[in-house]
Amino acid sequence: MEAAKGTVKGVAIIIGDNNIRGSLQFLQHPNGTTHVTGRVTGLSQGFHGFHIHAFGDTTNGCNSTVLTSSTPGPHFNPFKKDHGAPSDDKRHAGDLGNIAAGPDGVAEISIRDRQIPLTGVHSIIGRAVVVHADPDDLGRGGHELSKTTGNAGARVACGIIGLQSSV
Ligand SMILES: *[C@@H]1O[C@H](CO)[C@@H](O)[C@H](O)[C@H]1NC(C)=O
Ligand SMILES: *[C@@H]1O[C@H](CO)[C@@H](O)[C@H](O)[C@H]1NC(C)=O
Ligand SMILES: [Cu+2]
Ligand SMILES: [Zn+2]
Repeated sequence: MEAAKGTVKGVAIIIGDNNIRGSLQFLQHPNGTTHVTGRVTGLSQGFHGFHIHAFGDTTNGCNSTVLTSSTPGPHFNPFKKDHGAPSDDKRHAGDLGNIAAGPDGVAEISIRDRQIPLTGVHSIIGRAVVVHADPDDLGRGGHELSKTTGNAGARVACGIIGLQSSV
């Protein structure tokens, strides 16, 4: 089946600590909305920060998706804003909030967002999807890291977003 005209597809395979594994599909509709679907397994029960980081570099594992291991961030942030919730006007483009894992450690993901295109100058292709150890406080936690990373803790799993054939 041929993809509808104007749709673009991406894929990311998530690999992380303690056998965390996942597979994500990205579908950009012609209207500019990208739909992220998939599942991540092997997580601790609860909420985990879920972001697009600027760098698709896993030279030293998921820590390389940030500038240095001592500098938190950066989330993909082409508009130079503070960290926030996906529904906020003030947010990094890469701020996708949290994913929720059940008692079985599985998080089912279905996120629609208009700031993560697969084409154009602000494309997320070649960047990293990162799953964090802790919940993202969505910029509201009052912690010194709330406005940069949501204080979501360690980067426990990640994957690079690649273009996928549409046939
Ligand atoms: C974009 O198109 C998709 C698929 O048809 C639809 O689910 C979504 O609601 C649309 N979004 C907007 C903002 O129009
Ligand atoms: C990544 O950074 C964390 C500290 O945030 C550290 O505990 C961990 O060992 C680092 N992992 C690697 C593979 O360097
Ligand atoms: Cu992150
Ligand atoms: Zn952010």
